[in-house]
Amino acid sequence: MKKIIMVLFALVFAMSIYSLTIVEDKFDDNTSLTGWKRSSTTNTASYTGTPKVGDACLQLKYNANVITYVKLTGFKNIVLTYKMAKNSLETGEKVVCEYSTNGGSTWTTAASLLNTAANNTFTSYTTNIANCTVLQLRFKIVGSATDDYAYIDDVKITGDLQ
Ligand SMILES: [Ca+2]
Ligand SMILES: [Ca+2]
Repeated sequence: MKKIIMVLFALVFAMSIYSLTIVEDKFDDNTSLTGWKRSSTTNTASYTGTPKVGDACLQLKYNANVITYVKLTGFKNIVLTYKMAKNSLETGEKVVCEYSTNGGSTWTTAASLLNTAANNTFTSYTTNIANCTVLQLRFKIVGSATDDYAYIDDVKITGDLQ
């Protein structure tokens, strides 16, 4: 019995060191949005209303975006997870997560949340990212008015050591 418990502990330890959290932002303790390059200070904000997960989320308005850069040298099996919600979007308007692994030369759409989705309701997404040296990650709203809203929360990148 003791041996089995030892083996179980070893397994749990091995699994826990395999997938590492490289970066995570729940926006709860980041009210100044440190680490995010903002297209506009008036149309990007820490938001404590509805919806949010935990204490706060990131709110984007109108046509704003935020970008972060993450160094991924030495990692493989890179997985990006995040949540997106919207409010007051009309036909053709959307919330988009996109990324670049080549310094911004080309961008890949990871996910789009369309106007037809329910308002103020988070959808969870998972995106596999190819091995790269630096990941540029961008969240944007394609809206047409300052009362068009996107909400982002629980952004996390995990990976294994190469
Ligand atoms: Ca949060
Ligand atoms: Ca609207």
